[in-house]
Amino acid sequence: MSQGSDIGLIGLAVMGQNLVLNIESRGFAVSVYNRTSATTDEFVARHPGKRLTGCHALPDFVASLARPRKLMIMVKAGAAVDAVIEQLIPLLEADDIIIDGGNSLYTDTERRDAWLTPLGLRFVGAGVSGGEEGARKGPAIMPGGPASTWGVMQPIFEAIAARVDGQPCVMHIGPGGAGHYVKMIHNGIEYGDMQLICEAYSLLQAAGMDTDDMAAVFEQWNEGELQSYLIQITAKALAQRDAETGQPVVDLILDKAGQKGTGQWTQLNAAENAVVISTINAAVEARVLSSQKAQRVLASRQLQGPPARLAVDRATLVAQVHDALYASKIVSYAQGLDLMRTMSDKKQWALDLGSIASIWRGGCIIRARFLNRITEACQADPTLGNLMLAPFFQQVLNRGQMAWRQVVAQAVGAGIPVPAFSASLAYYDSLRTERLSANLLQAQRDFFGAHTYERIDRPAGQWFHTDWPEVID
Ligand code: NBP
Repeated sequence: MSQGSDIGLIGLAVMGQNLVLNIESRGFAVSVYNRTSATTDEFVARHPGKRLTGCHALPDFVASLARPRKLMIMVKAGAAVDAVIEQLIPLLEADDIIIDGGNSLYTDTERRDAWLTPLGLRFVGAGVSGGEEGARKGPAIMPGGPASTWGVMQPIFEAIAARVDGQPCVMHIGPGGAGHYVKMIHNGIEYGDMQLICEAYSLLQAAGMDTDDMAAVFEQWNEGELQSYLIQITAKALAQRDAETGQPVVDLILDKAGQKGTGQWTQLNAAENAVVISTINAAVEARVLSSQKAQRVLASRQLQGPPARLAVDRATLVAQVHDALYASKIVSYAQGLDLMRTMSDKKQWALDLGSIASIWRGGCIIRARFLNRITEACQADPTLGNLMLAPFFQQVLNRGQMAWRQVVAQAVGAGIPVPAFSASLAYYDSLRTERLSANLLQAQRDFFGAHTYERIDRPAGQWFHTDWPEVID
């Protein structure tokens, strides 16, 4: 008698269908269910000869699975996940595992974990990155949840994940919502990377380079330290011509950026935990401002600035922008790691940051050569406070910082917005400034609110107040 399918998947939209095909191609039998049954029937019919069991009802779907049952939910994040879980609960038995592979907010994952654990069920919030293609050919997978689920899920996850240097891009991230949390940070970092690339593009464009020139620059950068999926697709996007007009496609695309919210989730989490992620913040805000097109069009006619042109030697600019992009990227990752470390301590997740960087090397959107360097830095010094202080990154930053300044200065001089480059540089300069201007800030706080201050000539922890002069308005 058949033991049943190795795993079941609920939600046959883009991600679900591609994940099922990936799982099945690795030798696993998969049961599938979709709320709209016609989708299930069409999907199964389109893939004859594969070990797929299409189900129209959840009881049949659950009955078709081998024990302990493994059920992966790939439906729209939010209320749909709760709706599916509610329907599953009466059908499941102790130790069955529900895996939410969607882009759920990690606090929702923690709530669901607290809901399901007392019922004897095991819940895994698994971040899956790589979009449609990743789901089909090998995503990066970031599963959280109880450690007992890892042994059960490992064979399937490792078989379907992307591989780099023979290593699967998946690991048990940590308990509770840790998996979805790390996926959220991945997406925040992705926002930063994308914005930095767009700022580089705007500077090259201001120097008079056309899309073909720029495609060549990004292709060349993709051969070096900046090698990454996002640089690679940028080169290809810039080179793409519109079939109808023959013009570069990017020149025809409206400059209003969309977003689905994971960048804002990262911002909120950083704010709640008092961690600076200024590069990611700049990236999210740049998308928001871009979406206010009508207001920008109005302002472009009323607020003055210099012509947004850079009359500079192009080869020099390309080299400087390269260094500015690399340095800013290091800052962005340093900030993302700082946030993960803070949350790991707070939640006692014991996140292994070096290994997380390592599983991001393949399958996901931020995959890049330089992640190896982060892994090496974290392994060399597990107590490393800030990634920028690791010897390798120190050397890159020290080498590139003058070019970075020149890029930001030229952009400011020409009125070209570079919010992520400049926010990253300000973070770099703030971090390396031994005495900031916060002494004056403390004086102001003590002046209007008697908030007291510490003195440089007294031991730390002693608090002082000055009787400031009265202000007469
Ligand atoms: P969508 O996010 O578009 O969701 C569509 C699926 O959800 C369909 O199967 C739909 O069933 C099902 N669904 C909905 Br909507 N409400 C439901 C409910 N109340 N009960 C049961 N099923 C319900 O699919 P997707 O783009 O494949 O993404 C799936 C997840 O993966 C999301 O969390 C997404 O954020 C995440 N993700 C997506 C990508 C990507 O590139 N698309 C990348 C990484 C992660 P129906 O057919 O009956 O309407």
